Amino acid sequence: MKIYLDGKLVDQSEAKVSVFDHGFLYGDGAFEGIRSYNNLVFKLKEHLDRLYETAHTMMIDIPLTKQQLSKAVIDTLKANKIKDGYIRLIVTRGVGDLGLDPTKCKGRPSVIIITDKITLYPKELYNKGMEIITVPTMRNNPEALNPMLKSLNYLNNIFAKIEANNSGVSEAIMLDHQGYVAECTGDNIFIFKNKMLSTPSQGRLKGITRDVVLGMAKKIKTPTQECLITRHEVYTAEECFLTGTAAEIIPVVKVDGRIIGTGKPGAFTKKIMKLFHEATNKDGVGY
Ligand code: PXG
Repeated sequence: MKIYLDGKLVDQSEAKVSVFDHGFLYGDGAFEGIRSYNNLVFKLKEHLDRLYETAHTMMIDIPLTKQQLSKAVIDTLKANKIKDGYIRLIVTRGVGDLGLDPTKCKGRPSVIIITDKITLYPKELYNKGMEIITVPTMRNNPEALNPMLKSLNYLNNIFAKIEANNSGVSEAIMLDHQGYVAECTGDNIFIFKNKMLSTPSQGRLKGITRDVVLGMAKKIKTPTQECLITRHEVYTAEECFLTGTAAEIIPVVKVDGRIIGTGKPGAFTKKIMKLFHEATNKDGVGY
């Protein structure tokens, strides 16, 4: 497997970063998880826009234009002959010293692109729906570390994932700093009730898959809202599902021991899943 590392495609065994890189020392960097389907990179522009926005707030100057980075992604996929894949884009602040101070990172930020085959949740979960729980670890307060940033600092979500693992479930709802439902450790959450599709308005990442789903719902004339959502509203929804680049769209049928709707993936969820798969197979940047 070839890895893109600061302008070069190198063998996996040679793709190494310095132990003084602030991405490694402090999680001081940004990333994106992107997918390609059928030789098409899905929503590449949207992922690049989000990466540059995260970097902008972190005051990391990505040493490539969006166009150059887009080409580097395509070149890496081609070099590895990946048709359906997962793309991990990483930007770190670069090499500094053993102190937090980012001004000590004198060199340029590192840009790394890893492409790989995809691992999914078991197919059965998509057919039957998954069980999730709410965990005690709340999502970061936006004024501490804004969940809108896709930074390399994922410890908040890793704690929640540990709590999910300890309870024997694959995903977990994290509440925001005010106790409202925010999102899951690596996915956004939606509920559907009385023909209305709702998703949290605050305390969560602005997921690309989330935005695709909101757009698809509008297209099929389903009203949508971004609002504050309580756990009670999740428990009493007719349908619930999660969205994310890795998970795609996955139905949720049980939350904190409460059965959601009929306990089976609902008709609206199935419709959105179908539309999503149609879109991923024909939309995207070709290579
Ligand atoms: N919330 C969080 C906290 C995420 O990290 C999403 C929502 C969904 O966003 P997108 O833009 O993907 O629809 C994410 C995405 C991984 C991995 O390797 C994680 C994500 C995406 C891809 C891979 O764990 N998180």
